[in-house]
Amino acid sequence: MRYNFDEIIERRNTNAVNVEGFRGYIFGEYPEIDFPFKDDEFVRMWVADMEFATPPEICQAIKDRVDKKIFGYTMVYDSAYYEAFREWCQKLYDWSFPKEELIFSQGIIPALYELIGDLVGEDESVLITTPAYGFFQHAAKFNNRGLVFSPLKNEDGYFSIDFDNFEKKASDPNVKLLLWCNPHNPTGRVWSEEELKRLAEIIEKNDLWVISDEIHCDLLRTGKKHIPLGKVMKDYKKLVTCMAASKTFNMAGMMFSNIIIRDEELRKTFRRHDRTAGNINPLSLAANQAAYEKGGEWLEQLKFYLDGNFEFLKAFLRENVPGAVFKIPESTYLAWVDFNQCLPDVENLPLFFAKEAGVLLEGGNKLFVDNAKGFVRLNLAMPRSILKEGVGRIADAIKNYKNQ
Ligand code: LCS
Repeated sequence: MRYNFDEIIERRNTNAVNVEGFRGYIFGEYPEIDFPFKDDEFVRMWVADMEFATPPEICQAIKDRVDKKIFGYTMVYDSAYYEAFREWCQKLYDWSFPKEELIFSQGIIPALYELIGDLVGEDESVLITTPAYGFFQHAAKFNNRGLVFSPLKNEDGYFSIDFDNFEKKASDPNVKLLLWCNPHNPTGRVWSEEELKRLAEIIEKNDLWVISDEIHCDLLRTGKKHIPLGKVMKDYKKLVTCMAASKTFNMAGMMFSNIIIRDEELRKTFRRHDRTAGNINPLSLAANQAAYEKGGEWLEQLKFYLDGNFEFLKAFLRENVPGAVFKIPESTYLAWVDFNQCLPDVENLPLFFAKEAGVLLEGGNKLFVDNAKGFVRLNLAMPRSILKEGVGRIADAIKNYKNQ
């Protein structure tokens, strides 16, 4: 079957954060701000969900579950979901894990909020690399825990770990937990085996807990391979792996994610603190199982389409936005673009592009914690026709600014 990624889907009147929620998230400090565009005139390249339809196989599984007519309290008792997810991990990553390690959460973010509180003491800190997904910082702040940054190195738009700096930060006696992102949001790096082995040595040497957030791991450029940290650190007990079908198949609103906890004591604590008491949404369960059982072909076609969107962006920027620094990322549908040379004096890039281009995007240190000045993140998971309109407007806004 060929899936249609060019279809433009109406999202108004679905309470979509992507459509309705930008004022609060991107422009939180002044949500009442007026723009020279109506809300539905914006090209939306911000929050990490996609403009593509969730695969029909998943929609069908939800409908089939609806046909069973009762949606009472639901927990996972059989092993069908585990088998589907385990096989997916085995096939894609040559990695798996025992059933008892798998715990469900309504999201990876809620799990991070919980785990940081469980693992890090009141005077202790969490280590992250920067730039970082904003909720990594929010999760530490929510728990009133310290946060230590290790900035990634940037060589001409390609990011890597600054191991000297990282090792220094990891050996800070206050640091108890590394919150690791693989593949990395926002840079799209897929960490190599060599990098992960070196990282693993530092984690072990400092006896750190590590949460490896691998939510973006299915969304690779064609030919790239993801290596779960759990595969490199085969026997390390202080490791938690987070994965989900939510990003891969555009169903973050179903609120279902996999938290794989090796340490038995931590599993007990996590369960004891679980405010949902282990209940899950029956429609989400059906959707997620179908994703892992039936989503493989759709994902291959999605990857091909995204590869094309990234090639388009690269060529477009080269021709139309001199000074923009951009490398096609190894994963994710997010482009991390350096506009420092194009717009050196613009403090608030999301505000600039919303006002001057009618494009909603994220960028800078406010949204990506640190080491993000002058960068914007463009979400490319959309029909190419909308992408062309969006980047065309971005290029025009930069030209107009320079000609002022
Ligand atoms: N972890 C990472 C690294 C993410 O990028 C996201 C979503 C999540 C966790 C969220 O997990 P959930 O709670 O939905 O299971 N990233 C988003 C982003 O960059 N913008 O919007 C969402």
